[in-house]
Amino acid sequence: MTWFAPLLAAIILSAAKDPPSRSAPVALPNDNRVPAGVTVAGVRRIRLVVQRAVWHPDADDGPSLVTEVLGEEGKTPMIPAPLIRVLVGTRVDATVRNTLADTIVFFAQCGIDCRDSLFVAPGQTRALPVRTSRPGTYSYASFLYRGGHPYFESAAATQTGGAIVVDSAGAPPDRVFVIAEWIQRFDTTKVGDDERLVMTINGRMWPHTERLHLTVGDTVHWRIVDASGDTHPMHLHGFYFRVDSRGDGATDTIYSAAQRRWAVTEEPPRLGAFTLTWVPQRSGNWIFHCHKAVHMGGFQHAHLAEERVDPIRDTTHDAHTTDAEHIASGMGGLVLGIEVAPRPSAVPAAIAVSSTAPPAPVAPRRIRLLAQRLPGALGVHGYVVQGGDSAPARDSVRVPGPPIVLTRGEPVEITVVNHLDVKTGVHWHGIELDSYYDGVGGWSGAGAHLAPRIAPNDSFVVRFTPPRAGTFMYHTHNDEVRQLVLGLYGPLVVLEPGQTFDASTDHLVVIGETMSSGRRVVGVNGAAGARPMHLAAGKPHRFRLLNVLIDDDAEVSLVDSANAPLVWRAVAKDGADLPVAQRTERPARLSLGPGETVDVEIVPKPGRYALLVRGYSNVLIDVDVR
Ligand SMILES: [Cu+2]
Repeated sequence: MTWFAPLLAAIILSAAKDPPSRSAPVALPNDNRVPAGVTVAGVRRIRLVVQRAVWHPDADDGPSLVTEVLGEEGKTPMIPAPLIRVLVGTRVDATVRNTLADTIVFFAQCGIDCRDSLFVAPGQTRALPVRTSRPGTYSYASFLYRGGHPYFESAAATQTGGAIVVDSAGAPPDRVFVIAEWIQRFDTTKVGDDERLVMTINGRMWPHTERLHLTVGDTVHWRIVDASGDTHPMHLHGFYFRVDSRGDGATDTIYSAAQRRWAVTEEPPRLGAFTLTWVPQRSGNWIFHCHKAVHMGGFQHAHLAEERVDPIRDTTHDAHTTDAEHIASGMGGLVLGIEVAPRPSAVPAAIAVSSTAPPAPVAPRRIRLLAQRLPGALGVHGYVVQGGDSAPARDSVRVPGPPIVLTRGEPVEITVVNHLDVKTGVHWHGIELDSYYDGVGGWSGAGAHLAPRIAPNDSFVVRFTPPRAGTFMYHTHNDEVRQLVLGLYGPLVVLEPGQTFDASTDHLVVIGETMSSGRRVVGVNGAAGARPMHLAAGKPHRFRLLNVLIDDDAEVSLVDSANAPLVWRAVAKDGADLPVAQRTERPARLSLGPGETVDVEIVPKPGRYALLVRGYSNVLIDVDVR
């Protein structure tokens, strides 16, 4: 979760935390609506100062942190750092003054692999170069140096980062959202994972992130900027968004019409950025969040309050909260809430997006999906689909859950039965459906008509008609860290009418958490060990790759005996077919963030190959083609 993990071992440990700064000013959350600086004779002059300040990432009257922040000289400091935003070609005269006792190092418009960082010594003022020759979305970020090393015990000063936006003339209005991460070890004398984690969007953690109020038919442009140094697969519920640009923080690629594509989850590189356009077409409550469950975990509220909480083992808060309380405390960090109001008269969308198919006048297909568990404190949880009239045994559990295979345009009615001892809810990830069935208990729906969490031995009926064929997933959206680790996830495939799922040529590769001897490991289709695949040569095969890990990207590759990647053709992302021009052949190696699905096709030649999945642990699957 931290920058430059390999360097951590080299860090000289300090014996004590920094003393609290009683006289520090209070930093304000920065909603990134107002650019910093003043324009004098055509030059944007920006005077920044680094200092320590008190910060309330949760409620205004909630727990606070003292951290390094940036502000403009003479103004209240803000988190994230002031927005540097000018029209293309504008000359920028920006400086940074360092009032800290430590050197601070800036990666400004430089990306995570920055080789041109800016060191600002204590008491020093230095120019912060800003390139404005090309429109785009960029980042700036910084960390402290002490004793000749990056100094992470101070929470790495990641709040002193922000967005740099270079506008093209006539660009439509947009919003800028900056992701930041605050980490400090509970015990700063020890190296390890014992970290306090607080993650924010524009300086606030859920539920105190900005609440967005939209109306059906609005065209929305967002710039998502990572100032945290980690990767964040940002996922929108209920709708596709169009990815309009993507960059690494140093350079940006603004997509041509042919390069644009649709996604429900997009993960920019570390310190990178992307921009999106979307049009809400159904009213109700939605969320846009990081699909790393850890980054949206409710335990962050406890961490902020300096309480050690283990989000996998601790379940105590679940039983004693109402749905409304759980929505506030059960999620934290990187979640934006979006309330979409109906539009009195429907207007055509300004951009082409698919909409939920109109309800078909046929009886829905009925499915009974049970969430069950094995005994034990960390007993495996899993889904099972009821086959006939009689319920499956209470201890029948599958990880991942069985593939749910639906048909585009065919209505379905899924009764979710909770046989767990805690509340739960199922999110239909990537499906364009009504908010009420979206699976975030206590939030999905609208106004007072909110879907409940599903209580033990209760059930909830979900209705939708999948409007497009593709690869999706279903998973818990309640106490996500614990319930995903214990196995509450599965693949969801929507086929075209008339198609049938042929497991001999259609291969699900579900990358998710699996428990092994009380520890979580990366599993593929529920197993950390090798289970060989047998493929017929000379026929087209589709691999449907899904990542639903709680905190980690996965690299997936299909390699020959010399470890060289084969060539496959990318065909879909997040369930949406790629534009024809993007369905290109490419080396069979890709990175998949949590919440992303990718479909690839290959016509393999006879031989012995391996499907490699590299995450925080690795899985190797022999692929025998004959
Ligand atoms: Cu994240």
